[in-house]
Amino acid sequence: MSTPRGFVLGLDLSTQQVKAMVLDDELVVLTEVHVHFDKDLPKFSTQGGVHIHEDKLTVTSPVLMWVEAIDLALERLVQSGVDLSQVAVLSGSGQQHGSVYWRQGARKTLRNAAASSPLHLTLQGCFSLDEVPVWMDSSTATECRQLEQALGGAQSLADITGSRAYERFTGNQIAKVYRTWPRAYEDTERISLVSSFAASLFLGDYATIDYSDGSGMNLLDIRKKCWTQRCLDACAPDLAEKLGELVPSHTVLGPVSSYLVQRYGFSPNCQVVAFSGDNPGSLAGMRLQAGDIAVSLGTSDTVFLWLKEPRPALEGHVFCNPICQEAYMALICFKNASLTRERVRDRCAAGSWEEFSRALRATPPGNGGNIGFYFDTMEITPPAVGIHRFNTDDEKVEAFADDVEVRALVEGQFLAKRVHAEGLGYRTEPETRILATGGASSNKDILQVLADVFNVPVYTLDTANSACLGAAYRAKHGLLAASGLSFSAVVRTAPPCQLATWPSQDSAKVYAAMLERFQRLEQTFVGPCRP
Ligand code: XUL
Repeated sequence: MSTPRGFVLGLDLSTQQVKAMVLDDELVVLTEVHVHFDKDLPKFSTQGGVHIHEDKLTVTSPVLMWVEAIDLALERLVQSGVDLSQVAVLSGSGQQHGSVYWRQGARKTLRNAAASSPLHLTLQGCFSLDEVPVWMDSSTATECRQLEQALGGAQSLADITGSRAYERFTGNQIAKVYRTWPRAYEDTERISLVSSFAASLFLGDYATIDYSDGSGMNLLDIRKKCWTQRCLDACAPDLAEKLGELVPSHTVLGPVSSYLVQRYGFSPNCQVVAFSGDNPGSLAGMRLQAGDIAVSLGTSDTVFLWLKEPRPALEGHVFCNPICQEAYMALICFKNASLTRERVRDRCAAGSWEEFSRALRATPPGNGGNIGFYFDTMEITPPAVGIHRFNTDDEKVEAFADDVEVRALVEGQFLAKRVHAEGLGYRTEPETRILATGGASSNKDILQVLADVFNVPVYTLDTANSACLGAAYRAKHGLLAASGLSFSAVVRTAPPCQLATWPSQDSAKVYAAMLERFQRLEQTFVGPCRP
């Protein structure tokens, strides 16, 4: 089989920066550049890449800042000495849920963009909103309620679109734009996600939304892979037309624009593969496989699941899988994560991770029947707050001994991940691996508890760049998918993850019994879900 060869370009348009990486044909990183919105483009006066409005709920970014940042990233790639004419294919990841509103006539301007002038000048009059909503926006509670009502309730909406209504999800954002600025909405010929918007800049034409990022809109039927007319109608008029078609995430959209060829020396044969969301991008960057689960342990903890069958619930999100068309992925966020681990470390382990680890080693799996739930702030999964400790007779207690407290926290956090992952359809399979990432994944004793609670081996990998790498991997997959190659076959040359630990003997039995108790105890203090 002849394989198209050449460099691969991956881009990540995140909240705070644009990152671009060029990889060689074996998927080894050759060069990496960043453009930080606040630092490199101070004229837009963003903080963390966004503007937080007076109501504290509305959060936007200037769309022209993104255009300028992408140009700057490409300039920096050229300055780094990389020969962009060698790039055979490119793709990207974008922060999920944000939306861009192209004004009537913008397509023509985009198609005809001349290389003599930077794109942000050419596109100046092309957007019906200069400031666009991003994923941090939570100003659409009214629209969420309306959408859930129109679809017959939160679970019915989740059954179709993979998630109940969330403020940041794009359908609700579009509904707010229509309600607040009907003229601007009417004057819009195309609505892009951040991902398909960035792809449009590379393509020199409107890029289609891919199934995976499209799943973060509360509009797409994740099984049928098409827009749900009832959802579109509940959000705004003529929406199908403004959103355009949907495509599988590995779709080759076409060659790069003549703007890119002339301004940066790209080959006219360089292909653009559909861009997707940053979380789908990370799943690709981590090279998750069927049965795997990825656990990112950071400021917030995030769990990614590879699902064969979608089982949407009132918590978490189910998206179409970006690297396997028949599969799905789930995303679950836990807000009380490393800050809570640090608080308990400071109080019960003299502020030392070594002491924290010693406490874990000094206490047995199952913690002698003691179970704790630690929510310093209102948790997302489950919606609950406060510290809840139970002894072996399921009686509420006020305190644990220091070592018991440390284990109760770590076990509680991992039991919650397993319980809520199972709620979304996760089942341990013989080949299941946990891929652990984030700050706390460097602590072997924490990882041992993770392996024991799930009863599967834990691997680690460096994923600071997972969304960007994932974009590059997906790009190459897009180029080769037509010849029948699977994603995992395409990325086999990329650096592998490292085995960190195996589950210890007998822990499976201990935690199987504990899971059932954990779930029951959680129900005793969880408040009702959002109205
Ligand atoms: C996912 C979400 C965030 C953004 C961050 O639902 O809102 O993870 O994608 O860029």
